[in-house]
Amino acid sequence: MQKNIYKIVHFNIIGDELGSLIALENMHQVPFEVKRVYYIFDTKSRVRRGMHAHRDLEQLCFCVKGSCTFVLDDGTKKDIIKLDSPNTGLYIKNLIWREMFDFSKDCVLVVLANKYYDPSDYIRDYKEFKRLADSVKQAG
Ligand code: T46
Repeated sequence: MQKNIYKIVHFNIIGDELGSLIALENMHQVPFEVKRVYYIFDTKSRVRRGMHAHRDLEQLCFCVKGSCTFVLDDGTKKDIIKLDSPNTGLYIKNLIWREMFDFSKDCVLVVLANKYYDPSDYIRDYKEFKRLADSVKQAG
């Protein structure tokens, strides 16, 4: 897997006798300026989501409740990451094919993004993704 195209981020839990709290700020715990927030929940069992890459998008994903698993593929190698704690985030950059599966019934997957929703940013054809990923690797 190419370096720096994704990373696991651990958020600090601010706890007191009342319970736990996690705070995420632009350019601190979130390594970009947030333009969009969406969340995925009530995912049916055995559903596989994602199956695309982005041309130019940074995202930070975390499960505020429950769990799900990501497969990240840079065109050469695949890594599997399980998100199962509200203090574990997955930061994903461009040109990485992602699939999400194994959603727990109670899973609430929150995603912060540095761009507004743009369907033209999606690469939904694996062969096209592979061509682009290979050309970027060759360029350097
Ligand atoms: C990603 C993974 C982790 C919108 O209208 N606005 C939005 O901001 C988003 C994200 C989606 N949509 C619409 C487009 C589709 O009609 O919601 C529907 C489901 O979206 P999609 O099939 O792209 O969802 P996933 O779970 O396959 O992928 C999503 C994000 O789209 C994607 O960027 O990285 O979660």
